Amino acid sequence: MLQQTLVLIKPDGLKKSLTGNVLTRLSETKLDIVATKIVKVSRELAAEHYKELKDKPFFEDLLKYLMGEYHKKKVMALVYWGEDAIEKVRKICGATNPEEADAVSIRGAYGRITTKGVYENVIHASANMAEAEREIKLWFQPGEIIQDFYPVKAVKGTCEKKVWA
Ligand code: IDP
Ligand code: MG
Repeated sequence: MLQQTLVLIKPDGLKKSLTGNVLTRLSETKLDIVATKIVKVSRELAAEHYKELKDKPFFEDLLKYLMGEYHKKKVMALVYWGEDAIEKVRKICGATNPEEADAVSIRGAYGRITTKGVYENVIHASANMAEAEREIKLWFQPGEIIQDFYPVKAVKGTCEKKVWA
């Protein structure tokens, strides 16, 4: 089944210069990259992204981790698209807990658990189609993706925006 999935290279991945390694591993899937950008993550974006985990004891640390407070204040966001994209990407990422992840998966090879108990696992990938839709719409605007997965509507632009001077 053709699917799209959101991938985030988290701040530990960027701080440790793992971007190239992670993208090389993901290229094994032969999926297409249809959107990408570097994002400085606000608290609001981090909290919305991880809203299902808001009652977990590690939630506050997780927000700080995604905002880059322990590493660099940036995340690389990508949308991958292709046959069974969700499962293929999740498999290469490995288990959530980097100590339990397969040693040759991205999280197994590059992740760690900090002494504070944060799972610094380098990468995020959507777990299912509903999550992918919610997350892609949260991180990207329609014009930033070169494929039309979801319906769009035109609105008259009245708000101010920055253009090149
Ligand atoms: P996933 O990233 O494999 O989908 P989720 O359960 O959705 O796993 O958790 C989101 C993120 O929260 C994980 O990637 C990890 O960074 C962090 N996390 C999950 N469970 C724990 C935990 O038990 N302790 C510390 N951090 C955790
Ligand atoms: Mg998850």
